[in-house]
Amino acid sequence: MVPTWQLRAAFAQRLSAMYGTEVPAYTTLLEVAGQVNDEVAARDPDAARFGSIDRVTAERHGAIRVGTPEELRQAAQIFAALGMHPVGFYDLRDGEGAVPVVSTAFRPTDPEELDRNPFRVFTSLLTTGDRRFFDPDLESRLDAFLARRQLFPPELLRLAARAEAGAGLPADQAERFLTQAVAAFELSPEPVDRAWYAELERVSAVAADIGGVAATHINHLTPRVLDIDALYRRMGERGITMIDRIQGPPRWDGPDVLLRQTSFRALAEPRAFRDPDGGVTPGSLRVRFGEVEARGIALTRAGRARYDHLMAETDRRTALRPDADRQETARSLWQRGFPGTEHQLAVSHQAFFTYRPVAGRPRDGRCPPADLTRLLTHGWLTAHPVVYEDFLPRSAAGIFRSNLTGEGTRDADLAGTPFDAHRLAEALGRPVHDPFTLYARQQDRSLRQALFTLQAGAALRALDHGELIDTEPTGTEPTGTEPTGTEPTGTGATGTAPGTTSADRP
Ligand code: OOG
Ligand code: NI
Repeated sequence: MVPTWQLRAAFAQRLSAMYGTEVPAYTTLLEVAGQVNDEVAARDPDAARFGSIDRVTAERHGAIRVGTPEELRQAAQIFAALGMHPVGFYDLRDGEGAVPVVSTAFRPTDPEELDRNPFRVFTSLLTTGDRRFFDPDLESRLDAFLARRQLFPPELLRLAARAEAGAGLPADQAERFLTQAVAAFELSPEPVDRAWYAELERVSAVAADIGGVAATHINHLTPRVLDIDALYRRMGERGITMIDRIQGPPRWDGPDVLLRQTSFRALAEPRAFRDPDGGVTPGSLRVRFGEVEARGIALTRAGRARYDHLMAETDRRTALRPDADRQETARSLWQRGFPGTEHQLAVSHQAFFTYRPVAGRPRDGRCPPADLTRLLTHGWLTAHPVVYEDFLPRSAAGIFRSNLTGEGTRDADLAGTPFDAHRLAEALGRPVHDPFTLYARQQDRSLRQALFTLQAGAALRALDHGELIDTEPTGTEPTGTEPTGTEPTGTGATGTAPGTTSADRP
């Protein structure tokens, strides 16, 4: 029997091997990322603070884009077989560089599973009903095209359902499942209808990438690196031009938080095209790219609001002084406006930590205090950062944008289709987890266990009353439909993942 986590690890590894043969620059990226990680591991005794070097070395995220709720449900079934569940809701349809998709990320949700293999896939659904992008005629032709295609073979879906139900597959079935799952995300050799693709491309290159072809494909696969600034420089030295900046928080003296990412455009790849007269002629498309990421501490809603505020302020000042260095502007704002140490982040409840009791601390007849600051400063507890496992909508929009050909067209005077975590959950037929709730639960569990070990009665009571730590309610249900398809639970607000603060809109 091959258990779920081994299926996930094998899938990530095979997908990586496949992508390396298809996109050679990805192999260069892996090489450089590996060198940088080895160097950081050798010079920095704290290198494993955000995950073991084994985890970081194996760590990847990919991205796919699908056209219909049914395709999304099928993708969800395949990811469920790998122990990956939808987390977060990202709406990328607004603001500068808007694209006609809403997204979620499939990933493991248990800390132990993340440690075994943290593979995640950012998955976007085309919103064909959004009038800002598609008129009724184009919508109906697009929907008809999408209804005719089959992204995933029935056997793959059957094996996936079996793997989910049985928490794994017998070895021979695992092999069939993995082979077919990887094949489903390869670039298809099918000729592309030239006129149809071009028509969609005028609206949005993302719409063409999704609805202009008969298959889906993994459009990038992202390794994790421990020093993204070093990697950025070194890729330049290897002759690969990265986008103009690293997205996310600036490099600064304080703690690494959330996610920093940067990317490069892949080369145009040869593709066969079907011309209006029925003949097949060669051409090329540029649909795939490379990306790399560095991860830091997960922020609470309060910390995230602070982050969003600083990003908005960086934008505002950069717009006022276009020739000032954006990184410098950001850095100085952060220096003044963001907690400068992990300890400050913890005691101001702006980031998530797991807590451990300090073994053998003399009690001197005293009971541990019911106050987080004193529990930490008086040496009862230690705090360990929780790594951010999700994405940033603004960076995602930037990644989409930097890899698109043309701006497309969008009529901002028309109303968009309302879409939220709820509707996404209904489309999926599975609940969408709220990332803040997942992090809060992990933190709460560790703190409760630590205080129990310390026999810290007063602190435990304070924790129960919500007085020790002020973050998120941990009991809320994920947004969405029960697997049986009954009434949605919760409200839209519980599922609004990192995706919905206005300051973070693209
Ligand atoms: C997804 C872009 C988002 C990220 O890392 O933010 C993403 C896509 O291009 O389909 O992968
Ligand atoms: Ni990405």
